[in-house]
Amino acid sequence: FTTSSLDINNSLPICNFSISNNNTSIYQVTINQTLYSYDIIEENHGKDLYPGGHYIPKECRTEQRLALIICYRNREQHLKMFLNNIHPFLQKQKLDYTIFVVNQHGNDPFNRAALFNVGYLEAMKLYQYDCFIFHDVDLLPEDLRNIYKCGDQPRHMSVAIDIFKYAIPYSDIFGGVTAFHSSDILGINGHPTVYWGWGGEDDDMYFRVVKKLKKSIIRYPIEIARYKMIRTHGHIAAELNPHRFTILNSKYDYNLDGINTTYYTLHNIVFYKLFTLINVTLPEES
Ligand code: BGN
Repeated sequence: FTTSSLDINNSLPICNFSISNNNTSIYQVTINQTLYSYDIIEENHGKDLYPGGHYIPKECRTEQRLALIICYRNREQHLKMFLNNIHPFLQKQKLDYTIFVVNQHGNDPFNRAALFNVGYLEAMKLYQYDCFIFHDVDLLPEDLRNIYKCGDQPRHMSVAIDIFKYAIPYSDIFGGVTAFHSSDILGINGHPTVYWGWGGEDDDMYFRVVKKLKKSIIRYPIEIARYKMIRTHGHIAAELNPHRFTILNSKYDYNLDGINTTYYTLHNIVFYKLFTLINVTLPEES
């Protein structure tokens, strides 16, 4: 991995991105019907990337290094659309970032939260990241004032999503995209690993923040934290997890499940131009 601009040149000014005018802050996402090839995305947005989808601003130095963790299985068109949109978005924000795609191999129910733990553990072996943003692959930010940085409270990023008519479905919702300073992740033992299939794992994270970390979550204003959800190209909805209510309400001890119980078989890590792929099998649902 490359040394960050922070280490190379301390005489550069600190990267500072701000837009006050909301006419210029609108980020036009492209959900393209013509299927992208990785070559075209690389040509358009990959010129300044280091291997593994790592970008460092040239003109300034950054105070944080961001690991953007994507949970993933079998949604290549979504991933291409995501990459095509997120790289220019983050580069405009002058961030030092790396995109990690954590792929769940096999046919067990999807375990979104466990994949996020894998992303955290494997990313931290490569570099001591300051900031983690856990991201669904089908959400595309629509406003540049939605800054992908971490503060001293966990942030719910995907506040207003087009499919929910840009309104917040319920006040404690913590799904979609979340941002954590690294120091907060170990404090809550990361994400739960016991949610197989759709739903509940994000609500569990909300409770971890409130009950274990004893912090409240924060959000950017609803007119800023706007996202489009990709709902094209043969999207297959994940199976619902029938146990999600039971687990969520069981008031189990967060020390007994999370980062410290995240088991996986690591098949390979591939440093592509546009992202770092972490390919794993999770143990079978228990
Ligand atoms: C909620 C889901 C979340 C999901 C949001 C938005 C559950 C647990 C029920 C106790 N929570 O209902 O996981 O992100 O909807 O779709 O299913």
